[in-house]
Amino acid sequence: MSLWNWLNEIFKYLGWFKKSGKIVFLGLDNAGKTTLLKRLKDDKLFQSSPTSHPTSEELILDDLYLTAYDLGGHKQVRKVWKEYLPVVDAIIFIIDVCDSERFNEARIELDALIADEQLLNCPILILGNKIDKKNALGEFDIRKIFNLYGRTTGQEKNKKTRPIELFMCSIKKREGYGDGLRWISQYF
Ligand SMILES: Nc1nc2c(ncn2[C@@H]2O[C@H](COP(=O)(O)OP(=O)(O)OP(=O)(O)O)[C@@H](O)[C@H]2O)c(=O)[nH]1
Ligand SMILES: [Mg+2]
Repeated sequence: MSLWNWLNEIFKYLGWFKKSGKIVFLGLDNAGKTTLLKRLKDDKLFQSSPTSHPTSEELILDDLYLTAYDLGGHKQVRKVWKEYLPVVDAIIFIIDVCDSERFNEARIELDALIADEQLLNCPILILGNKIDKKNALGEFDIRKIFNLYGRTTGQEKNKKTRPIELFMCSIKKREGYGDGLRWISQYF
């Protein structure tokens, strides 16, 4: 364990962080999960290879201390997702908004998470990633394709229903995901 991790353990013990929890990054392969994790950890744009084994990082977002799990999105490794679901406090589901050929596949995975009984109270932040690219679909279309109209809870805090919301972003250009993370951190 690095010195920084030791310090954070001490801060955590002293109650420095008001909140802590576990979060998992899900989504199809190539969506941008590892890129986001590395960006949040080191503020670097990291050229990652596809994730074949789950990894985790400790992240600090304001007063929230997070253990973040990055699971691979390839079909063969998606089966490990369900092992993590019972232990997580929140989910970030990343969609590549340029990959229209795979929207259907992504929607099936997202729908399965939304319908999962273990996750009925688990907040889901959906990130529509790669808006910097020319062929990116807009928020309106993404909400329509992913059946989100009437299913999301609004970008304001809403305690009455299970929180699900979409934020469009470019992890590469550091746009949009900060609002999404602030939104989900209210629910820890
Ligand atoms: N243009 C653009 N490219 C991005 C963005 N975010 C990620 N990428 C690229 O998308 C590719 C896939 O990113 P990864 O983070 O490895 O994807 P992943 O979701 O971890 O994929 P798996 O590990 O296979 O499940 C990489 O080439 C990234 O550089 C973005 O906001 N804009
Ligand atoms: Mg990855």
